[in-house]
Amino acid sequence: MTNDHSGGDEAIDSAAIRAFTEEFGDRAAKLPPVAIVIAAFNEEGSIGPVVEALPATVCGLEAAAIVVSDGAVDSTAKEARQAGALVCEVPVNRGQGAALRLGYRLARDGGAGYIVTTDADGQYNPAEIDSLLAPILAGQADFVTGSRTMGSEETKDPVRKLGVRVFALTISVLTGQRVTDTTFGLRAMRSEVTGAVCLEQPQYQAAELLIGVITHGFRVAERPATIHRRTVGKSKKGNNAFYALSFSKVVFGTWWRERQRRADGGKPWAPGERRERGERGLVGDSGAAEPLPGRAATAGTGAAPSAPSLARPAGRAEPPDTRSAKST
Ligand SMILES: Nc1nc2c(ncn2[C@@H]2O[C@H](COP(=O)(O)OP(=O)(O)O)[C@@H](O)[C@H]2O)c(=O)[nH]1
Ligand SMILES: [Mg+2]
Repeated sequence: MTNDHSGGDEAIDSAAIRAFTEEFGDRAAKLPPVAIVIAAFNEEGSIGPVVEALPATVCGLEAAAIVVSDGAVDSTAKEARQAGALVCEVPVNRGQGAALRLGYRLARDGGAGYIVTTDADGQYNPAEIDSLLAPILAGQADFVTGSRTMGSEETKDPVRKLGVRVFALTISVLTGQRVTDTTFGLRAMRSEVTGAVCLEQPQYQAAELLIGVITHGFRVAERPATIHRRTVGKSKKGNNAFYALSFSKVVFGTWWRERQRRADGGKPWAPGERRERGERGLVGDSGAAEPLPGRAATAGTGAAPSAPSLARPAGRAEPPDTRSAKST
């Protein structure tokens, strides 16, 4: 499902952004305050109704949908356009993580102050978006994820249910931040959060984003939310065993990477620097036990002009990284 395009990622992203900008002009350049970003892979029959069901405003702020479709062999992109979304098409399939990373970048470039993510398969309830963005607008959080553990889920699959709990416990222990759901696709965040954390996972990005957000000191909150069963098509993530194995690799890989980064002073890393530093053996002993920086502070800088102003960081340990191509 996911191919390795790591070498050409930036070239692929740049070409897709150019085409997107040419197609949508001012609509892409001057986004409303909220961008609802959806990664879609062959979701014909589902993406149209999902986009149509999205709210025009979230917490009173105007919203626009950005759909990133990569390597589709069906009419996903056409259907999303007809439903009113801004659609970014990528000719090769890279995975949900790469698609979301590109969507985040389009949202930031267009000046959206807040990003909401949801899935193209109708598993999430758009009426719950308001409750996720509200704590951010109230200045209480920088990143809010829905939680099926606090809310509800339709699946009866015991393996998936157990997986959600095991991964929540694992990430809670590794990071010191209690979370109850680490893979919920309905989330809200301040846009700059997505430019600050390092996002390099092409497919299973949920854990990388969450761990990155926590270890950068952004304030994380959860709200009860619902996940329905998929009614059209099937999961693109493989069977439970493959999903669990791939997700575990991302959890421990990201935790280790962030531990190294923080042991090295907590500065954002430039592209390609990670391997270099790892090979030089700069890993210290301090990483895991280090208290999270800025937990009590409001993180981030530069909310989009269209967004209401929020509290600024007080003593945040590190500024958002806007220079890393990998973090876009
Ligand atoms: N653009 C893009 N989207 C993807 C890809 N893989 C999954 N998605 C989308 O990511 C969302 C979640 O994927 P899904 O297969 O439903 O995963 P699950 O809900 O965890 O089983 C859906 O909107 C998919 O269309 C991909 O390779 N490219
Ligand atoms: Mg799904």
